[in-house]
Amino acid sequence: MDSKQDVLDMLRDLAELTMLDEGDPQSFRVRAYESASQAIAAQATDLGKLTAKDLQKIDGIGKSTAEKIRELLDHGKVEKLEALRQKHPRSVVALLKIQGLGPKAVTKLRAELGVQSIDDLRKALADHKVRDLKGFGQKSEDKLATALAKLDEQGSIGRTPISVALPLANRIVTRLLEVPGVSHASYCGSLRRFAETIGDVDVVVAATDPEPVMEALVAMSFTDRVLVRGANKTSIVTHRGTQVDLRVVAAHQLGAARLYFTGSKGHNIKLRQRALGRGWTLNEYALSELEGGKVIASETEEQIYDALGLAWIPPVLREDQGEIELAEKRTLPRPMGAVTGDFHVHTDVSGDGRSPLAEVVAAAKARGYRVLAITDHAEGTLSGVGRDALLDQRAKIAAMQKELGDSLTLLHGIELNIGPAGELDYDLEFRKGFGFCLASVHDHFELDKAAQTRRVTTAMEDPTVRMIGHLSARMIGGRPAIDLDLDEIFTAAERTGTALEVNGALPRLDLSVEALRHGRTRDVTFVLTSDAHHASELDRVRYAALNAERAWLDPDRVVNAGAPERLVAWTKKKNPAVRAS
Ligand code: DGT
Ligand code: CA
Ligand code: CA
Ligand code: ZN
Repeated sequence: MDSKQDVLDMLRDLAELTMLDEGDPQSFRVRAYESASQAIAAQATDLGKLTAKDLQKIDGIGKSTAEKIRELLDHGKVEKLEALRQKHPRSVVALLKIQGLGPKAVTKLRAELGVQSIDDLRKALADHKVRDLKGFGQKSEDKLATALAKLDEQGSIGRTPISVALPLANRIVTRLLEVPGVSHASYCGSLRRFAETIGDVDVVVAATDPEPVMEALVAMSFTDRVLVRGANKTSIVTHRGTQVDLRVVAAHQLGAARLYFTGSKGHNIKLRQRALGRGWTLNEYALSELEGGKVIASETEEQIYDALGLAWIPPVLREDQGEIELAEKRTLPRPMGAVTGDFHVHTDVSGDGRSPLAEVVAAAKARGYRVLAITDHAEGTLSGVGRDALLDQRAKIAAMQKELGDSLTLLHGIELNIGPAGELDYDLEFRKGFGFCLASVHDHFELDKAAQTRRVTTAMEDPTVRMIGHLSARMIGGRPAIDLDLDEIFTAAERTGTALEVNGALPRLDLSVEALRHGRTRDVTFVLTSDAHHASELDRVRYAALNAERAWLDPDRVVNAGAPERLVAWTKKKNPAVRAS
């Protein structure tokens, strides 16, 4: 039982619902839940064994929160949370996702206009009812309409961000694998294809008996209600409103089932046409002969692709964009391969970092990295670090390097903040002291396209900036991307030799697949990064690699994928602008 994750889920829901209930994101209670959540996340011990008293001894956990954690661990649910859920349904919580809509405003819209969902809000805006509300006015009405239009444009309304869906799916798979008689469990659908938002989570299990598998899903703590209960199919909805579809199949059908439920629909249709051309049929049970029904392949995906004369196609490529033709010619885009270094990593020196330097370096070494840039926040952001602390860190890194030898090169880097006019932190001389500078946007999201583009290209012109971090500054399903002229950005990146980050933090995935597709033929260097704020998060480069693969990015354009020699050479190279100065 994954009790730690259950506790973290509970604390997050409590914080969110309490904020809505009290109409105040800064309320004492909300902050108490958030600090408890951080404390629990950092705990390595099994929570199940701790009493309420033990829990209270953990820094950041108060008496009332400790009791709620115990209540959850002992009874599987918490009364206070159930009451809050009754009072504030998911459709209301979803309103908080909209830019510029805080808990106070949501309460007001609910009380005065009966707005209980995004659809209700859409209607109220269309009927121009919002402008007459006290504290709103014409301006807020327009702003809300724009924010809503942006969410529509992203197609993220009613969908679950991958940052929520992936941990959920991993928990389900882990749990179902424990059920007796289960030989395989995995998630399929858009999540396996690594889409940034997920309509529903599709899970496929091979088992001798479907009943206990479906029962295990229904019994999980996040299950809110059951939508469908069939002989080998069950659908549930979680408390956060994410639907999960579970199918249980026989082991010999597993390949056909995984292929079918992974999709995409367009990819499946092309495969089926190909099968028909050979006098065969392909469905979720098997690839078989049209006449007589003799099974040709069904057990593994590889066997089915092979029978169809195709190389196995990685799920990230199954989007009906010509991948089947390439699989036939055996010329599919190459995978990223091993990641050899990381260039966006925080330590506990940053206000929002959680692991000490030594732990981060040990984790990078364990991953076999050749280069690691430590890049805490510059003073221009809330979590930023002053000069003295940075110089102190530089000395520590130099000492560590001596111990490490040359297997792993440490760079003392910094994540600069790009100001509204492209200005950067500290001064040029101080910035030149760093071994690696990346620069990213963390504020002023509302500037227009020309201004946003200019601020980023101005930062690129700076002789110390080697890479732009999370270019669009979006949060998937939350904050929209800033407006940018991508052509101009790529042109400036080519001219200045500034690399672009492929950020693997799941809430970001920035550059997006869309932007990467846009730029994949340009003469630009890309860098996979984890943007880790904890040593364990170095693993997120894996997501950056998947995103790059989904965009068909050529690994030769990615400096830290594949041969380490290229990475080491790039690390030593300065920006062309620096060479000129
Ligand atoms: P989502 O959930 O909207 O993010 O996207 P998917 O791709 O996960 O779609 P979903 O959950 O409706 O279905 C899962 C997979 O099942 C889908 O990728 C392909 C397959 N599938 C579902 N319905 C059909 C269908 O009508 N025809 C075909 N060929 N495949 C289907
Ligand atoms: Ca799905
Ligand atoms: Ca589905
Ligand atoms: Zn960062």
